[in-house]
Amino acid sequence: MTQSHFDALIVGAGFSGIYQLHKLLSQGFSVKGIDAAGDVGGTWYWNRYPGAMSDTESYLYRYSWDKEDLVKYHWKDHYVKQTEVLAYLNHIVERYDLRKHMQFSTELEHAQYDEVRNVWVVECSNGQIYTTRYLITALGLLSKTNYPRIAGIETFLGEMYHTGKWPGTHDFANKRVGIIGNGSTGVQVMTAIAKQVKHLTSFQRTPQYSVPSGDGPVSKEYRDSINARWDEIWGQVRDSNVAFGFEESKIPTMSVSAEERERIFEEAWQKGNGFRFMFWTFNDVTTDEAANEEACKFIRKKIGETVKDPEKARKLQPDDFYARRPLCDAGYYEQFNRDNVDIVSLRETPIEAITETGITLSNGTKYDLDVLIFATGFDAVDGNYTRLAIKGRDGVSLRDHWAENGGPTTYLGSFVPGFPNLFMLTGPNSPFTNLPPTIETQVEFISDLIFRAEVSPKGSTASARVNGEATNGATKPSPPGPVIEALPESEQKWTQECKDLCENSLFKKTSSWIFGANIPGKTQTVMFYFGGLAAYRKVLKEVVDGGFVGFRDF
Ligand code: FAD
Ligand code: NA7
Repeated sequence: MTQSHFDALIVGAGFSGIYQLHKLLSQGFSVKGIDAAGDVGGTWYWNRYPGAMSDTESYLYRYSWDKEDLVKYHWKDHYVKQTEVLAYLNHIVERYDLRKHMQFSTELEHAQYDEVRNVWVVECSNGQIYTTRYLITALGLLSKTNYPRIAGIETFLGEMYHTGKWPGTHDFANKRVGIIGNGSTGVQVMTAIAKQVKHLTSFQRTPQYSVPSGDGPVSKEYRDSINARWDEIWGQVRDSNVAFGFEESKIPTMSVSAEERERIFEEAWQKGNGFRFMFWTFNDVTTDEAANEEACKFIRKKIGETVKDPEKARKLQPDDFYARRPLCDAGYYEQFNRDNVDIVSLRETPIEAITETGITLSNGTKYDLDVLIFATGFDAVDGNYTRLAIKGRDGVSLRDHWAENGGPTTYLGSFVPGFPNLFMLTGPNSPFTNLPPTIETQVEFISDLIFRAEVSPKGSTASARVNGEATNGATKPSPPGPVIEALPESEQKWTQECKDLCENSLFKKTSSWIFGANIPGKTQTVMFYFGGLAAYRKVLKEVVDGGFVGFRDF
């Protein structure tokens, strides 16, 4: 009979779920990993659209904990492409023999905490029922796809794609392609397909600021220099704010002359990377309106210089703050110099309807299309939770708990009072960073917490368990076992801290998925911890050193 009870059930097999599975298995727990997808990879399983790649530099978009693998597993370009990230995650799964602990095409639909038995009862789409003491959700913060509500969307007879659920293959040669969405994803798709298609039309609602990525092959010397410095590199990353491998600037924009400002922006432009342009140049680009405008002016000038057709250039020029997730590209604006690439400003002429043959605008203009691509993003952060029935104490659902709180709330991005032994990886109000280092931080914290609760008496050093049995003489606690639960005041305090931290942020004044503004009807609220990774790690250390403060005693 297939085993259906585990110490821990991990839902999601992307960066987060894979490491969490490995970590708990290596501590001796019985663990199962499930995913709705057909295989491992998470984001990189689903987002197979042309041009899909990281905007974190390759050497930092990976796990830090396997030193041998860091040196041996090569990366060829400055950015990792979707197939490469997927291959890397598969490689880790094989290297640690994790696949036998995973089950795919298995979607968690319903989870209920049973207070008497102190277990979570999890029901899946394929009828499978699991019980588990610890339910660890690694559902992804950018994984519930968002389709726009546009009249007639279901009538289109051509090929339709969403970037976040891209099938294995496509052939756009000689086809008229329309794309809605010009965020990170839309920019990548357009840059990749412009030269392959007969005609490409970008239906753009809000113009974006994008800077060059600086992609290209890495030299052996570059790789060797990185390979010689891994400890230093990860140390710097963990000690930084956004964890992108550079020191964040400490200089205000207006503290230098106009010439010096131009020089610094130009240097960042030449080096490439969106986060570097936003956070390495000056320390107030995202907090001071005048500083922000300087960055905006620089990028607008570059767009004007790059795009030859003044009308296309005008439509591509953003006029709001430079305060969304910063984009970078491999020649996005250049594509608009091609005769087969056009842009429609939806702010000037909104879409009236999608029809059987294409798109009709409010002024009656019709665009006949063979292919329609939705690069319209995700119901981010909490979207993958609120769509599910996850019920804690007294049958209260997570959705209702968050609705009552006016948005998704947690303690430390992972814990919610009333939902004992439920731990979220990259849950609401987790750090806004390059994600693998934050994921590792959370996985390690959660694993320590579980280990402390299960094996190691308060204050003692955790030691290994093998096959579910303690090796240090401690016996497995008899049911109902440990109950790890955040205190309501911890959740309130953390939520308030996250709100306070972005009080002066221009991100908050700019409409994007980061605050939930991209989904009609969604409560707009703070969904990230903007204090940075170093500060977050310091908080976690204080929590541990204080004997896991903020949790009910267990
Ligand atoms: P995911 O990779 O999203 O995995 C979540 C998994 O959970 C999915 O496989 C999903 O099928 C599964 N799942 C969800 N709900 C259920 C359920 N109910 N039952 C079962 N399974 C479920 N981040 C960066 O830091 N740098 C980048 O350069 C970067 N580039 C990105 C590019 C794109 C196109 C996208 C979409 C995201 C990018 N991100 C980037 C963010 C990226 O999501 C994270 O870096 C990382 O991959 C997240 O890993 P994860 O395991 O937490 O979540
Ligand atoms: P984003 O950044 O949310 O971008 C979505 C794009 O889709 C954006 O240009 C939106 O315009 C556009 N959009 C969404 N709905 C509509 C409707 N109804 N009509 C027209 N245009 C629409 O998603 P991405 O996938 O690009 O990136 C998400 C993250 O994944 C990214 O930050 C990386 O971290 C990886 P808008 O700007 O809202 O006017």
